[in-house]
Amino acid sequence: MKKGYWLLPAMVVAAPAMAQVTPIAGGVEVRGATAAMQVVALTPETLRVRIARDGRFPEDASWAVDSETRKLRAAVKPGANGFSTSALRVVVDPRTLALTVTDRAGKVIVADAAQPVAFDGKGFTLRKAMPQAEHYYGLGDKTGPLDRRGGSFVDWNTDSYGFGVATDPIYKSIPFFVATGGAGGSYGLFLDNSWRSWFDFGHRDDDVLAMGAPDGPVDYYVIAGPTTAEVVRRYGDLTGRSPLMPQWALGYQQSRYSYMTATETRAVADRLRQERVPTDVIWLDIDWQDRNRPFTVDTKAFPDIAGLVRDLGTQGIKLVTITDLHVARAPDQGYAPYDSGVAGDQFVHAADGKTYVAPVWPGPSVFPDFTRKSTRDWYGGLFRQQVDWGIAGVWNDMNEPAIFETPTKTMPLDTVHRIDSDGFAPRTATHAEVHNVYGMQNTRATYDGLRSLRPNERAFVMTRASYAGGQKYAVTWTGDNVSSWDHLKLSVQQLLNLGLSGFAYSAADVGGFTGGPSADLLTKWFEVAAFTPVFRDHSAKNTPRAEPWVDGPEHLAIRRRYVEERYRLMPYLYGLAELNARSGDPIMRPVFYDYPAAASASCDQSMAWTLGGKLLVAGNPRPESLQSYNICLPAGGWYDYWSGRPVQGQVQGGDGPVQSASQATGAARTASLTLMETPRLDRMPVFVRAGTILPRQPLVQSTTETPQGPLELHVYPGPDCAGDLYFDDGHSMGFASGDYLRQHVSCRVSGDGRVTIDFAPREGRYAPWWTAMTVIVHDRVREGRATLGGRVQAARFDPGSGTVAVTLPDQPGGGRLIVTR
Ligand code: NBV
Repeated sequence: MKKGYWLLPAMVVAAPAMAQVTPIAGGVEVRGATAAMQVVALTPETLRVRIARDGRFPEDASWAVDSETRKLRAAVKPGANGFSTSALRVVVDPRTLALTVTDRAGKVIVADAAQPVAFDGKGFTLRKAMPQAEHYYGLGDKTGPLDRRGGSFVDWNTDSYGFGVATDPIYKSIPFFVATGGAGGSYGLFLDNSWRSWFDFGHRDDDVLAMGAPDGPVDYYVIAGPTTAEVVRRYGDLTGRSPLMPQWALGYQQSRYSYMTATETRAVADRLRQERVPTDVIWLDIDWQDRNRPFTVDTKAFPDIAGLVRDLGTQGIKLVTITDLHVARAPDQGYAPYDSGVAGDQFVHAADGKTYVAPVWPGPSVFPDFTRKSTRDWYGGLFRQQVDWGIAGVWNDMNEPAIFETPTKTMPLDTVHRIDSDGFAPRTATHAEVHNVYGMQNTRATYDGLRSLRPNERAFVMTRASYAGGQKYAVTWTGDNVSSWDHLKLSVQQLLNLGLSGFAYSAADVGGFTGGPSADLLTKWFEVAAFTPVFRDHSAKNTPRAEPWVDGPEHLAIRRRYVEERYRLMPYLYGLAELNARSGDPIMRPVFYDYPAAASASCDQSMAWTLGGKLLVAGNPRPESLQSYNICLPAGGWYDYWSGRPVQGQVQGGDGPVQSASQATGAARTASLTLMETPRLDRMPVFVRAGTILPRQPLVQSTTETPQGPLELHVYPGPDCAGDLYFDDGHSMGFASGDYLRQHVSCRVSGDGRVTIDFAPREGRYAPWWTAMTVIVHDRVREGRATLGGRVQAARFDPGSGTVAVTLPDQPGGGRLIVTR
């Protein structure tokens, strides 16, 4: 057994003498002379493991998993030293506390390594075996490669201005990872500990996955798959899913630190409209406030916020404003957030019992005690005026929390918070315990405030810091990134890992926050961001401007084209958002999420991802390089999104190039394809899965504009051909009481090339904007004959794209369209 250098020899290994494994509800307990361990199954696939170093379990409370979920118990059958569920077998070695989880066939899902549990004072280390074939993802937006294998990471929310591609820790702490490639399939592990936890994926010992924390509960969840998708969905069941965001959150968003005046903001809006760059939101950064004081307005620069909101509204543009968590310490100045906060004793205390005061943007500031429900309720109410002005959403920045003029960049660890919610016994806690959940509780206060101030509207909050489960309250972005090609690539990996960590809505500052992008970099960044969940162009003060037009008409034309494409795809994107709210499936996914075999593809897929599994974006792994690169497309057939034509390429393991995805048979259709891509500045390769029905809409300048013309349904013939339509009003909570529309559409291809498209009857009562649909069938060679319920329809063949288009009346009650070849 290898020994560590410093702490390990001193550690006490938990090996309870004469321990026994006894059944308890939903699992087992192991109790020895000192330590005790409980393993219970919340569901057949999700286990909770708690270990008590001195035999006494800490309070059963959590910031991430609600009490109802923690109370769940699956049916279990006791077995030797463990138990089984309908999906798993669990065995605990009573001597070492080593835990082994296998599937019912005995394949190991996760097993402990030697010295599985060790204590060092209040700290602990857990060690799991790390099979050679396994790869690790998640942990939120940490830097480094997509795969965490070989890396080590610390969870400590940190303001990281201009972070590097390997800086750790940065803003968020999401102590959850997904392991893939092991014998028993994918599993997830969530260490529910808010302290400064850490993960080592074979960095210290290449066959040991170690994790721990300096204090706090040993409380973790093992989530079995076997697929990655099942793990991620179950993590959503455990910690909650993002609510359905307003549709405008998926539109193009223009930001800058800062648009300094209402006049400048209006000019930006006018220019966006004049240049016809579709846009939904403009963001106001801290300079909209009076002396950087949250919940105030600089009335010289922004004399009439309500008027600004109204005028931008007529242009279809919304306003999102920043509100940092700190409150200016401004006594006797009529500054209500401070006065009411003091009156209610809402601020965090220093170790000496006085209100903790420290410098941030407004100068000396005080900090709401967000771990108390009463403080969150008070804080949420402060947004009333912004809501009355019609501000669409709130941006919570600096909530690590960031503090100036201190090397730690945050509060002293002995700062005193009061905890009063989420099943915790009311008590005080040090900042060391609360730090990593502080930002999350800030967003919770904001989100709940907006929801109760505008109960029939969805609430949009964006945050920089968060913890596991924070996806319930806010979307996120990756903070102060850099204008570099490496950061463009890093952003894709950050957003993918965020998606696997529950944060389906995520953004990286397009163009980079610090430095200023070259024209080519900004253009490429637009092309990438157009296919990511949240698309926001943002840049720092004193950096070159980064609005889409800044590099002249040629660059603008490319950038505009990608923004436009995103708006055309809005029905698909919005459907993915709604799916995420129900299932937890990320919007943006690594290719292996839907196509597990892709994990072993020969191409560098570090810049490849899918939007909802059906659109595959194959970015250049060296994004600034003009050298050609290979694209691997998983088996099953693909179309080129831009030309609309089936992809032909080199078949891996097949017997020759595929002629047409829908015609290809046998080995050819089931084989994967490799394509050679020669990079071009104006091109982002995108592919559509054969067997997709992709909804698109006519171009609009914002999501508030009603598209003119029919809804488009692109049919890409292939196996399991289907698609779903989901619509609602895009902003209210009406969908929750039936005001939505859902329709399943499927298609079948017969041997003679005939395509049969079936519209299932519609669900929900929402009346859509369209009265007609244009069905565009791809991979066609002639007009053929189109019939709807037996009646002949006009069909238009376009030889350029190889498509046949048929416009039909809307099909709310269902219907069948047949297009012959
Ligand atoms: O509020 C100003 C900035 C903001 O633009 C940025 O996006 C945040 O990450 N903020 C940080 C404060 C300090 C920036 C140097």
